[in-house]
Amino acid sequence: MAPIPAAARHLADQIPAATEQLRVDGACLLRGVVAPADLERVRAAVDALGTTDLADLSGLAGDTSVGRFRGGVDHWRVHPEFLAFATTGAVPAVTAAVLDSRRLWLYEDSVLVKDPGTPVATRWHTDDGYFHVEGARTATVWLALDPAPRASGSLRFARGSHRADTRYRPTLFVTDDPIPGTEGALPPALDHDDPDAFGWDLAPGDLTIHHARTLHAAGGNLGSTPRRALSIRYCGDDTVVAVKPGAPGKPGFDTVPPGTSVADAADHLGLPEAVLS
Ligand SMILES: O=C(O)CCC(=O)C(=O)O
Repeated sequence: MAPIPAAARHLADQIPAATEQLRVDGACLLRGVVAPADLERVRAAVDALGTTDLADLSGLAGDTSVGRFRGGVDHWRVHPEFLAFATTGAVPAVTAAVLDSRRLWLYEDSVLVKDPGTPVATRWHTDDGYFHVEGARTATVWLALDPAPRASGSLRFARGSHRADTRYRPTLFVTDDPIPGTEGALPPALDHDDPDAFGWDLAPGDLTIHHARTLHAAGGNLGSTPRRALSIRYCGDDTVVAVKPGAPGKPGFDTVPPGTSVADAADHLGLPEAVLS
């Protein structure tokens, strides 16, 4: 077992059960990971993002409601506060512990805001289809910045789906249309009430971790407050480069032989390593 970094020791009693649930079910919950003052800094950074940072995903879904779903990716490349948050402190520390990974690299981050009243759902998908990497220790952290009960659009996961052999095509995220030129099966449109669909009501500072091959989705935000989330995608000790044809590109990945370990390629790819202390 990798040692628990000091920044995650206050979460030590939650780590064994979370590790086991991630292994068996494909997703797990950790409560109270981010302290209120740090959370406030992240919310301020999210609120400072402009229209060049966040795309109108509601528009992509053809929705005209007043409440919008907006999202962006790779904020860390432009805004140093996102880089610092994803690579230091409790979030990477607890993620490394749960993944049992001695090292961790930031693959990308993504701000996802659902205004109150947006009916736009995040469709069932796996992150694996979008990622130009793979490996059992490749995972996504979804941090709630606001109260995120299921009715406000916290994530739903398909139990055990990460253990199936099926590889899914990436879609447009808010529709089931696949990204042209990509490979794999179409993700199923599962019922959020299916007995094998699960998830949690999150408080600000709670987070979920899911395996890159776990099918997941989220409803619209039927609540009266925003649902701001920061999703951080990490590579661990066993992650290797695996470019997915047709998926949105990442700088440098097509210059690295498939199967190269991220540990060896991270400097070339410019992927920052988390400080696990
Ligand atoms: O926040 C959402 O609605 C979807 C997030 C998601 O699918 C992810 O971060 O992997």
